Amino acid sequence: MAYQQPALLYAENALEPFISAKTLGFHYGKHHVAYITNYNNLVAGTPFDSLTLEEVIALTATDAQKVGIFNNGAQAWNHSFYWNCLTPNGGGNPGEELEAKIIRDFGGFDKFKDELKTAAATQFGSGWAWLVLEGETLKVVKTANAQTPLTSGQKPILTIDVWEHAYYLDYQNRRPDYVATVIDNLLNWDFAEKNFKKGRA
Ligand code: MN3
Repeated sequence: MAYQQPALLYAENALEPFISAKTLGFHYGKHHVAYITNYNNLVAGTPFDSLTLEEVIALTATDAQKVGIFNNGAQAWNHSFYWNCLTPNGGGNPGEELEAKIIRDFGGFDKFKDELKTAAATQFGSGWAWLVLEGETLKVVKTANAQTPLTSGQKPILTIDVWEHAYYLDYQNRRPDYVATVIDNLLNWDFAEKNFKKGRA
């Protein structure tokens, strides 16, 4: 089944001034679309065509012959997840239950934010910084290129795209400024809370 790009839940200019309509137009409208188009072309007419995107990601993650399918499929998934991690008037604090768990697992909400910033800043080259649930524990992890915590048995709660295309038009080389701005102004804690509750179920 061809994977269809989910609709953005906000207008392309809704994240301004923090992420410009120009960045979102290229990122959602060109980069993400290209991953999905490549993925659909690669799986068309193969046995993967009848599987869900998540199933194909799991099956191709360790298969060197299928690296093109994995890279494009995982990037399709990661981006669809990332759009939901952002929201106009986001940032602030999580809901009570998730915030209590963050404080328990990281030693404080500010400590969690620092860990996420550090992971995002120190991911060498392209990749992603994540809040994940691993077993019963919340963790911050980073992944390179198209890699996704889905293949490590971790449940994604939130992510920040740190590929240059996510911020270069707005922040140039200042990745830490982009990350701090997203954390403070755009993170969608309602979405995170849903992922947390689903992950614990
Ligand atoms: Mn991207």
